[in-house]
Amino acid sequence: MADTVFSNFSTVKFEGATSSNPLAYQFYDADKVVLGKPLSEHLRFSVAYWHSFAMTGGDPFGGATIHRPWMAAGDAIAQAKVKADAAFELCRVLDLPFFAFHDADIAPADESLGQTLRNFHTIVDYLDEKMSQSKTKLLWGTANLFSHSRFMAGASTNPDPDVFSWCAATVKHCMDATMQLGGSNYVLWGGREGYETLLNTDMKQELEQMGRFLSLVVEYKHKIGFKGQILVEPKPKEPTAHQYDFDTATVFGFLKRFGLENEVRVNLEANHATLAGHTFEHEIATAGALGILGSLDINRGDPLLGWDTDQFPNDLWSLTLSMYHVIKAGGLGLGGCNFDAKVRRQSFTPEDLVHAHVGGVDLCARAFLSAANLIEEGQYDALLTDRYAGWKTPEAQAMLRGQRSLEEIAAKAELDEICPLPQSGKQERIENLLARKIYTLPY
Ligand code: XUL
Ligand code: CO
Repeated sequence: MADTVFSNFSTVKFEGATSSNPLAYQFYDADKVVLGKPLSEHLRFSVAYWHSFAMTGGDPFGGATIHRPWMAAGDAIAQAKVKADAAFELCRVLDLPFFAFHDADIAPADESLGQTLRNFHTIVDYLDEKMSQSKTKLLWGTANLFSHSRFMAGASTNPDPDVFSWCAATVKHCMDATMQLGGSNYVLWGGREGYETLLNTDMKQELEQMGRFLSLVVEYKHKIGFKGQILVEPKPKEPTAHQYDFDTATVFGFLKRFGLENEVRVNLEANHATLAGHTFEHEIATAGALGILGSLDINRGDPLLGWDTDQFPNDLWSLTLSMYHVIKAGGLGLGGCNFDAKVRRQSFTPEDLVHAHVGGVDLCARAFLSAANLIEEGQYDALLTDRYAGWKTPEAQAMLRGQRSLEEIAAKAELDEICPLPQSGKQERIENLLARKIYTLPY
């Protein structure tokens, strides 16, 4: 294989918490067995093609600052191949098992649907070949149904049925490619599925279109025998002012309405959670409670900027609680931790990309180890169990299971002359317990 910008980097190794090597893992010991399996199988890290290989550092006020060699390597197909070589090299350097992509990240688009699809399959075949020569696997595939101007009024929710059909064709081919490459999941983030102004929007019509589209995707998954998960990625706003997939709870209601709650799960992103006025752990706990946790997009926002800055994570507190709720939900299964995160526009060197991922991987690993330790040690769970212990009594269980009517509950409450006493929520005690666990090294 030709040299890439990452060829000179040796593979990042685990060196332990005392290592001062900036390009070593302090906490991500991939083979370390925790809660019955290796850390690598719990976390299933993935490199995002779009942020690491397609993003050029532009922001609303300035253009490209990041110029990778593959952006000027011959014609568009040649460029896509050099980019793929670099992508597989970065996965080799980081020693991470997965990658994720949109159709538009890997192959050049064309104004014609047919040529766009031909380009796409050419590069999918190239990725297939590369995957057969490396350890790198596909966490998920997806379609970019938001960048091109044809999607400006929506993708599946567009007033023009031809745009719906364009999206159907694109998603069909992206699902075929995801299956061809052995992907674990297929993701749908509805970047343009929402509206900017209600003045020109028939919301009832648009929601019906979106429900039909997702039903078609699920039907097709079964038709081709794709064994991966179908995931919807919630986000409350940006690019549209009102995104239909606002948050986990909204997505669940939508799935119920179209009878898809046992077919589709969520891909949760930290920066999307905070844009929705939630924490990442809130979204994960909600998905866990509803039985629809699928996968994670790891990143963070900047509260001082307030938009989807997609930075690499640095909040150990939130990430540890997030991992706690992942474990409580039964783990990520076919999902994983995908770095939907980008380096800042001044960080234009290939080395910056390596540092960014090393930090993100280590923070997630550390958070997971602390969360696992918290669970194994049991004090925190004991406090929670104790708080709800009253519900374990036969009478309370009968109430919860629907074996008591409102009148029966009322009659018994009056007869017993119940008088519930205030109980401490123990918030500070719990915060101290967690602080000790989170900010002490997880050996
Ligand atoms: C956008 C976002 C997307 C999805 C995939 O905010 O998160 O990159 O993850 O389309
Ligand atoms: Co995302």
